[in-house]
Amino acid sequence: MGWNASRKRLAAGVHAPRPSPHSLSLPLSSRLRREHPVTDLPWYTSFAPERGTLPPRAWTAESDAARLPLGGDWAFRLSPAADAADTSFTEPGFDAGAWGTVAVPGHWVLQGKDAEFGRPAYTNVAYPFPVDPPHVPDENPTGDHLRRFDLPDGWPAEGGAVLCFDGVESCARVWLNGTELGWFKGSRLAHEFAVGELLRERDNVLAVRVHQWSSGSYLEDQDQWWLPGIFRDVTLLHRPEGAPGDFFVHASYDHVAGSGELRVDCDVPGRVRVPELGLDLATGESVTVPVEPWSAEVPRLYEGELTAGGERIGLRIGFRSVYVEDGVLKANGRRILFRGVNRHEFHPETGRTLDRETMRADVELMKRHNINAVRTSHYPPHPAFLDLCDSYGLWVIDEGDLETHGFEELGWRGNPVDDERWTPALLDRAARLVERDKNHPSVVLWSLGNECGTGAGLGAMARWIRDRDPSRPVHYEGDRSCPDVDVYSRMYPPHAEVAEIGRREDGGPEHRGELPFLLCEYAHAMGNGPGGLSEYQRLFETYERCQGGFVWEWIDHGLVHPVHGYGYGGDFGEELHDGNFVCDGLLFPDRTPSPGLVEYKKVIEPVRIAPGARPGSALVANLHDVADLSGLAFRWEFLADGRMVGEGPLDVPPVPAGERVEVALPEPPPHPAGAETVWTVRAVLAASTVWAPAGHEVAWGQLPVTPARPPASLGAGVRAVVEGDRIVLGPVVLDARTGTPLCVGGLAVAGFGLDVWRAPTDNDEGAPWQPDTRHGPLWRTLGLHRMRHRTVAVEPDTEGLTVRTRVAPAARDFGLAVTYRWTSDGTAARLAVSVVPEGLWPAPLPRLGVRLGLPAALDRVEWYGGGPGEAYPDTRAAARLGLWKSTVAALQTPYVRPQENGARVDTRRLELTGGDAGLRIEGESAFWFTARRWTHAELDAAGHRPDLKPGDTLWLNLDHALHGIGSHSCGPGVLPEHRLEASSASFALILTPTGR
Ligand code: IPT
Repeated sequence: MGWNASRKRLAAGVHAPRPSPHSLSLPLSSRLRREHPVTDLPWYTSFAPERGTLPPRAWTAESDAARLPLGGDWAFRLSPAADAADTSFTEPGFDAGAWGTVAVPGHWVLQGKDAEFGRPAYTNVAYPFPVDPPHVPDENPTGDHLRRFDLPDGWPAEGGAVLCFDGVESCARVWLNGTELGWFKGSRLAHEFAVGELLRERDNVLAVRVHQWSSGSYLEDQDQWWLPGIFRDVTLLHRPEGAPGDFFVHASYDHVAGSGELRVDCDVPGRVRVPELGLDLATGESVTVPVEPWSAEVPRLYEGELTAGGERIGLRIGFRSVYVEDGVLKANGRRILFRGVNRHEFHPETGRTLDRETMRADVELMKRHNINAVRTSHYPPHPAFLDLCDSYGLWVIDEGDLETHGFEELGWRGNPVDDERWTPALLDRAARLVERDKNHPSVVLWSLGNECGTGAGLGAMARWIRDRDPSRPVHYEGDRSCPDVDVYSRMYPPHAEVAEIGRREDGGPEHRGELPFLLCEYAHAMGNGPGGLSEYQRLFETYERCQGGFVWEWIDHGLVHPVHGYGYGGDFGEELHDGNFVCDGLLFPDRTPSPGLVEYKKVIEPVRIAPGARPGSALVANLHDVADLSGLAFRWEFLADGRMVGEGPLDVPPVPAGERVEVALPEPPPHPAGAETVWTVRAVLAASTVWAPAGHEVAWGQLPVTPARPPASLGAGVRAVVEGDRIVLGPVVLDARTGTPLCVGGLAVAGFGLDVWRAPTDNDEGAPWQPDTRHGPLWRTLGLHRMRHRTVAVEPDTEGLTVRTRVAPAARDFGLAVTYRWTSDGTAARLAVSVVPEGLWPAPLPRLGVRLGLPAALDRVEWYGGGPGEAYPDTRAAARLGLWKSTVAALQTPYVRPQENGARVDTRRLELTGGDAGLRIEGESAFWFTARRWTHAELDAAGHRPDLKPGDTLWLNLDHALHGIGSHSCGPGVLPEHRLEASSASFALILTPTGR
């Protein structure tokens, strides 16, 4: 049945029931369309999902039917309650002159002056209203929207039209020219009404009433901002007489035969043409032809068209088959490995309203960072995003708009997915997901939703989906017994458990043991981190069953805030909120990559470059699922003490996916004797692609040749000379009483001492539900942020100075015995530090090193070591050895909630300069450094970026060791090998003033 029948029924005042949209009608789909029981609940809190809408159908941007986008400024009135204003505004003659305006698409809470339209609110799990389903409070902000429009010139006189809403939070009731069309819930789902009979050439009046809260809100408890409004496009679409209601492109790939099978089903008969394949066939007819398959790596699309019922619809066909075979998820005969991210739709100014360029930016950034998969957490995205995934190449887990997480806090009592009154709404959500998105080759799994616990409603959804689209496996994470799914999915399991699952030794129901495994969420990218990515990736590469995962999450949801820069939960006056848990992405809110994304790119690189077995050779492993290496060009560079002394192309054969080759490197170019030398081998795009220019670096590896020399030992020792209350030792002047340095060369030194503290990261702070293992709170309880220093002895001698101290927190009997040994050749000073723990240390140390305050004029930084970005013990894969330059300001990583950041790894030599002052620091073994214009305490106290004001002191930490980062803000903590346990340690640094 096409649109016309629906339109006629509407004109006749018939809303429902209606037959299925598909001529390929399915038994279960008719259940969806049954009459919803009439109750005395207001429409927006009834259990029914919609009234008067057209059956869901495939979305397409490529139809030749006329369309009129209805975005722009709409007249807007906000009321505090659902029934505070009457519905007279829906009448054609209504004068909205006194109303405000909002941009559609948009969220009203992000518009208007001085919060005149209310404010955004963030909760993670908790519902921001009493759990009293399906009711909502009287306080129910209600936005009345009005838009007048004329039909454009040339709008066809024949045929009808539909009005399409791509997304309205949380529900909408719609009138055109005074006639009610119906209403719907399901915020991130498309809804259409037939309107042909009601349209006029001029001065149509479209009226939409939106309530912030509805029964649908109980199904939309995703961890994100609550943002009401018509936030996706509204479009009037012309529908030619007899135009199709729906079409379904079936395009599978047989990897053995190398052929694709194509069949396009349509509810009205038509023709399908694919010129490139010489195909011209009837709808419903199957054909098998040799084709190239579609994959995320090689997203081969064939342009085609469907002509049916007077409409021409562009098709972009990708042939691929996705299935589980022998417990492994495969596409086109090959195991696939998800290098994925969870993507919420987010923009710091417009919330979940995203323009095409922002969607494209997301996809390009993903491709440039080696990401090959997206889970559309936790709802179907704007449909245009999936077009981009089709053409750029990303595997997509398309997720239903469903989460009932807030019921968990009630022991899941009353959970809608386990209450049959809600089942029609659940099935409506399943159908609107699948029907809209079924023709996208990028969509490889359907996900029922997120965090809904367990219940029969989920089973009903899975059955409906399988029935309608048997070609894609079904995903859902929340039920460990896996009754409804084709893949075993988990979030945030520790590495050891992933390994156990990989070995299929995890027990559990038998059926689960046969399923492939993926991590729909892992590596919580909140603040600094996530740590431990490399170790997860090794597991994915070791165990066939472990098919990768999706980092939580793509972007920080920090909303632009007049005072705080980017605001998070609580910054908009919410009485109930979850703070900065909403800022846990690999991108900062403005889409600048965080160090976490740079790390992830390195960890998941599809080519691994390592030292070969033969000296002078490199091992190049092709970790792609599909592509050989012909798309990449390889280059070598040779570094001597960090300086590039030669470079050139490297011949690497087009190794097939999954294979490796050993390649001989050239003779090392001439370089200074005794220098530390390494090869850097880089794999770059050989030619430009849609997502990056030629030369874009995809992967790299460094192959050490000659190890680092320790810094030249200082010449004959000078004597420490006591002059009153000072001790002079070469360039260093120290306090004779405490033994702390006061200046080095001409540079004043303040606040010198052993330092174990860092402003806890979000991952240090840990998640509230893992109270026993949260290091941040434990460190504070132990007092590590207020260590006391006691001078035990200051002992000058003929060759230097020994200072013995004890460093410990108040109220505790454990501590650190610290000895500083200073020596000098008259020009430079050597500081050797040895640390011996005393007593029983109940926690790992945040850091272990020395801190000194220097003049802030030293604002330029150059170092030979790991760079260019931040690194910590378990986030250091992306740091490469080199000579790096930066400024103190640029060393800071601007986490939305300030916290420890900016460490640089493996430093051999560091030079700070500014004005005519300078200081060089060399390590006898590699060290870490951080440099910033505020103290740890100031960093710790800051809630937002603007709270940090640069002071007059440059605080420099030179660390022997750091504690890892982990992922404990939602997942596992720091792996044992990356914990910094209190144990004996010693290290030495050479300080040379370099100023003029
Ligand atoms: C998990 C949620 O699925 C996701 O939406 C987000 O909240 C994430 O955590 C944390 O940021 S649920 C969690 C309780 C494991």
